[in-house]
Amino acid sequence: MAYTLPPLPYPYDALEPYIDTKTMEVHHDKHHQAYVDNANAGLEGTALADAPVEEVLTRLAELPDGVRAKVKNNAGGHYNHTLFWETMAPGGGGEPDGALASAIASAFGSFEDFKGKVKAAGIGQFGSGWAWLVHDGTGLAVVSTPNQDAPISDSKTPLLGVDVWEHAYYLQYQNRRPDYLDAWWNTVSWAKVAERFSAC
Ligand code: MN3
Repeated sequence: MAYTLPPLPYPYDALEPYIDTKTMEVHHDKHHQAYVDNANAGLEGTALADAPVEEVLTRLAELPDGVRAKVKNNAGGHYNHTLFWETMAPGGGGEPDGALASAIASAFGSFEDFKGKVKAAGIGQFGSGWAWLVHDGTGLAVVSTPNQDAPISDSKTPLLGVDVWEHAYYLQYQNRRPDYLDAWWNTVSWAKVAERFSAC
């Protein structure tokens, strides 16, 4: 069953002033749609054509050589962006609480230290990619991935991910990726991140 583009879970202007409306329109309607279309094209006729995207991304090795990279990039793009939209919400920001807050403090020292690690991962990702908070099976970690590589392909559960491709910020922030990363915290739905954490 072919994938379809999930609707953005809030209006395009809902994350203003941190992410501008035009960026959200192009990012969701054009970029994410292209990942969906290209993932479908790559998977067509393969044994994983009917598999959920999470399953595809953990079974990439089973795909024919000729389509594996295309599926990795585009199914990864579909999965990562779906997670990204859901990680953000209007009225987001602030700090996590409860078990998630404790786990972050325990793993990184403090919430501020944690944010610094994510920012460093985002800035340090040369070219296009993502910075993540993941659960790696034993605890929390901050990692980055290039391109549309998804943490689940590496047996890590993503709890939070920030897109550092230029298409995610260039219209509003131009080359100032660090400023985008600072502003992005104001969009984070900690309730959603906590929900993913408690499912681990
Ligand atoms: Mn993107």
